[in-house]
Amino acid sequence: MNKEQLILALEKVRAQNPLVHNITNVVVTNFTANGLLAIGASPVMAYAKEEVADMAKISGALVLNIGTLSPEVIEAMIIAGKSANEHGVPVILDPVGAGATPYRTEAVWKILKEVRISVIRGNAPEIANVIGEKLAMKGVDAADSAADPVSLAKKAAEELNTVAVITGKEDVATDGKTTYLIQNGHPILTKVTGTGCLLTSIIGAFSAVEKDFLAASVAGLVTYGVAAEIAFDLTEEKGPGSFQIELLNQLAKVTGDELLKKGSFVKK
Ligand code: ATP
Ligand code: TZP
Ligand code: MG
Ligand code: MG
Repeated sequence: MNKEQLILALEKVRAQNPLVHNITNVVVTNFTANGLLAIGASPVMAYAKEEVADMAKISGALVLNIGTLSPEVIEAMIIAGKSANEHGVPVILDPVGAGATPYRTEAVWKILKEVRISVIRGNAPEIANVIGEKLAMKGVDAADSAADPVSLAKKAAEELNTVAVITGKEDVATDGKTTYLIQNGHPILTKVTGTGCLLTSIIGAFSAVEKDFLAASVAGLVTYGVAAEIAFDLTEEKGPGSFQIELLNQLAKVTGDELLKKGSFVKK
């Protein structure tokens, strides 16, 4: 993975306008749809068990986000996930709040038993709890950080047989063998709800056009982090409300040149 490939991945998202099917939470639905439009993808939210299999199979990626679960939503996720698996559509999982309650953790285990996923993206405690290690969550926010997010991500990638992405001050993306550290982003991202959820859906958009899911994840992480840095520079005087809107602007406007100049990732 180099910067030229990363820029090409962004160009492919913008040129191909992939359909991304999201089964997500009620907090972030509108923000996620607008963020996907901004990056150049085509969002759809569809939840009814009667239609999710049909929607998933015509999509470029399926994003499952457990932020506001119910038994009906879990059932729909499994139906959609199985259909995506049958039709070669990548499934991206955001285990929002895993570890905060047993219900959330067990829901993720149930989904993982039935559905093959291509990428899992969460903060360190969420990913730790998914693989049975206890790190503290405060609702949907990380209350604890992993001592070593790199080894945690590698362990998750190996045990779940997927690309694992752990975000925070630095992001880690790994398939268990090759590992990247991404140093873009800004702490203000933690002051706007749904920035993690939108990032997961954006990784979905990149996974729809780039079948190397580790490369797709790195491209999504760097693009998102650079857009956030520019958005912060433009709204520093104002605060998180203006930053949220400017992040959408910058997801639409960020250029290959800006990714070349500001993108910061290393192979570990
Ligand atoms: P949490 O709810 O714990 O904030 P999340 O699911 O919202 O988790 P984050 O880990 O906050 O997800 O990641 C969302 C984005 O914010 C990522 O692009 C990540 O790189 C960025 N980010 C998070 N914390 C920081 C930080 N301290 N400095 C820079 N970027 C950060
Ligand atoms: N409660 C349930 S889902 C959700 C909240 C506040 C949004 C979490 O978004 P993110 O991206 O993990 O910060
Ligand atoms: Mg957050
Ligand atoms: Mg989250």
